[in-house]
Amino acid sequence: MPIQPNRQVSRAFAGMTGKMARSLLTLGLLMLSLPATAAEEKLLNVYNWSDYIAPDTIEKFTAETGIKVNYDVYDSNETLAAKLQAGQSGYDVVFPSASPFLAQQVKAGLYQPLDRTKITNWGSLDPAILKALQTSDPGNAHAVPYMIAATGIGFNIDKLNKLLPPGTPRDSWSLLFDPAVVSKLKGCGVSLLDAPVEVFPAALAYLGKTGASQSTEDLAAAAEVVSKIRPNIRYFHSSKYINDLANGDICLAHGYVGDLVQARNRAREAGRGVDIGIVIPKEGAILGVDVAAIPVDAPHPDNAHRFIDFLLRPAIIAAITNTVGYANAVLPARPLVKKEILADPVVYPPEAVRAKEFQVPPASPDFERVRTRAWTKVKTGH
Ligand code: N2P
Repeated sequence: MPIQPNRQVSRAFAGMTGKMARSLLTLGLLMLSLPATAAEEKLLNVYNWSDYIAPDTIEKFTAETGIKVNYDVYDSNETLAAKLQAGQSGYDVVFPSASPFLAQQVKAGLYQPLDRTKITNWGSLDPAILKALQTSDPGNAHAVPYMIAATGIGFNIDKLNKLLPPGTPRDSWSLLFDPAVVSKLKGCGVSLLDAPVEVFPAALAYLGKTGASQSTEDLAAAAEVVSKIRPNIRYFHSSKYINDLANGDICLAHGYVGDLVQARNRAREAGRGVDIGIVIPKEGAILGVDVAAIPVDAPHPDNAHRFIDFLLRPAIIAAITNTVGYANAVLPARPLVKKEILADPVVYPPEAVRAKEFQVPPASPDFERVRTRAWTKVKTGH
């Protein structure tokens, strides 16, 4: 039977008045005269945390897609937040922490919804993690989980053995926040993360209070704890401690556990006898879930989707986990993660530890103002 494609079309036109048909024709001609959506230039601007990718991830992506990547790094959520709030950052993919940062940024309309048809590996993501992320990103509309770790403490095992009285617990925030303990480590070097959203909740956990608390009295109590140990702190910084701990230049660091794992690895590779211990304190610690998201004004959103989908491939994300010591949320990547990393209780903590981990919720503007003031005061000492 011959196919007569035009018959239905002419039937559809048959019921129209001449005027309707003419407008339809004009519309068609107009659409034809518009340029087809130009393919994106082969460029992608990525803004990620430092020490947060495998050495060959970008190279592999460019080899496969021909998309050249400009790769910049930061070491604090506040730095990323400031860039996004200013707008026109030029970045296509960024990696905020889910809570409180992603939550605030989604509310402020700083991200574009993801086109799931372009994220073919979405189905591999751990449903439990996606569900938890919904508190920050309702419906998982804007973000894909990337790397996950607690914030804890790293230390130089030998130096602590030498300097602390026998029996001093290693699995507690008291290492950092008990003046009687941390003062003994002042000489060998102690660092704190340069992040109020990390330091005050840790101090609250030390006090046995709710780390996620947003009460100003609790904040004052936390600030007092930090002020008391302030004279023992060599510096506040959120990435320098990796090498310093590995080289023996400091002996105690408040840090992101994956970064501490990297410090431990670097110390081993250097072979100078520095041995790093890592703990997620027993009183409870922040669980950081960092995500990949596309800013609303990203110049290359298609390339951004391709990059995010690429990151979710089991072999790619497993190589990242194997390099940086952070857990990922891609279930089929598990068998590709090194055995010793999967079995490392600070990277994939047992249920009892996980049960005590918490996230810091978004704060009211008032609370944020008070927290910023308290932070400046503890850092500068006045
Ligand atoms: C990467 C640090 C990211 C930790 N080096 C924030 N959760």
